[in-house]
Amino acid sequence: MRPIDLRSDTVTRPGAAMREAMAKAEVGDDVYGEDPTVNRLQEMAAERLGKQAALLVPSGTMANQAALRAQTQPGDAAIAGEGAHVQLYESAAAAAISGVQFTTAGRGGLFTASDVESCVYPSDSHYPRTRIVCLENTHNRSGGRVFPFDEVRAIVETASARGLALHLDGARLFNAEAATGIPAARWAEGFDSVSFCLSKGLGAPVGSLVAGSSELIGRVHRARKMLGGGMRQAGILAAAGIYALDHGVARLEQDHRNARRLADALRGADGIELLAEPETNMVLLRVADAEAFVSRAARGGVRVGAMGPKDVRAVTHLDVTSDDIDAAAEILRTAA
Ligand code: TLP
Repeated sequence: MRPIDLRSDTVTRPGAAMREAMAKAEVGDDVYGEDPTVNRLQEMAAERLGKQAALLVPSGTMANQAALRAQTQPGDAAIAGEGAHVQLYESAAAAAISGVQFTTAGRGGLFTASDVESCVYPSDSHYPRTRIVCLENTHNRSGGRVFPFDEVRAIVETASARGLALHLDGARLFNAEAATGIPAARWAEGFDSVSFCLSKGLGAPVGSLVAGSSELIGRVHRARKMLGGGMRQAGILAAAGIYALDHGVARLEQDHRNARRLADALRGADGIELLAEPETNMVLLRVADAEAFVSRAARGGVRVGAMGPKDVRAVTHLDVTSDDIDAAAEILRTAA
């Protein structure tokens, strides 16, 4: 039997229609700015995020790091929530590439405007210069939680009043859109830079975009070059991205339904604690021994990921059906 892979929404494989769009893509050399399909995707992305311009980069990590590099100087401090991908899961790139250190706002990933206030260092030469606030929506490490919209507005207001730049790691911003009905462009308002990934719930094989003002995207472009992210006939990838934006966004609600279905089936199971009600496409579980649970589940045909000694993450996506979810729940119950 084919394993049911719930480790991440990054594991999806492009289907026949997406591959056909890729095969037919008109291409050019994007380092010369001459790939018409990349240019079209970038325009679409800028429009969906309500920004002047957008840039295709190979990964969500590069999107975050190029945005950070373009908006900071070595020695600056960046404010981010606990467990933010940009801080925790990018191999210390902010330190290595931009010379930036983080100040952690709040607990558990989400934070408030008053947390931001209390993270801003005094302007005294002893301290780092606080330069940017990074917000992640949806928040991965806390189980795909959606930032409360009003709190995002308050954070944007506070940060702007303090003269701080704002970066939105919107790797799964369209999940926030699907969960709330609030369009991505509204979520993105007031942020200088916004990233989102094509290669997660939207189902494309590769690619993320960074959007912002034309001036800022010019600087992100330079950072992308520095990081080796200039790609040539990238229209083949951009065609998958266009397909993903056209067809993937409306489908995300299905993933959210499947996450709730999985949570419902696991609620009350012996040896499994549901850490929170799923808000989007992730289910976080607490078990006695995460590694042992993950191995037993894998032997039973379900792949999930350990997120700590006792915590396990299951992510729903394009390649799992509601029948898969029912089968997975049975296997996870037995694995506990
Ligand atoms: N997240 C991956 C892992 O790296 C943990 C996953 O499986 O969830 N921002 C956020 C919020 C992310 O969740 C990720 C990937 C990224 C950025 C980086 O994207 P990629 O993997 O394209 O570099």
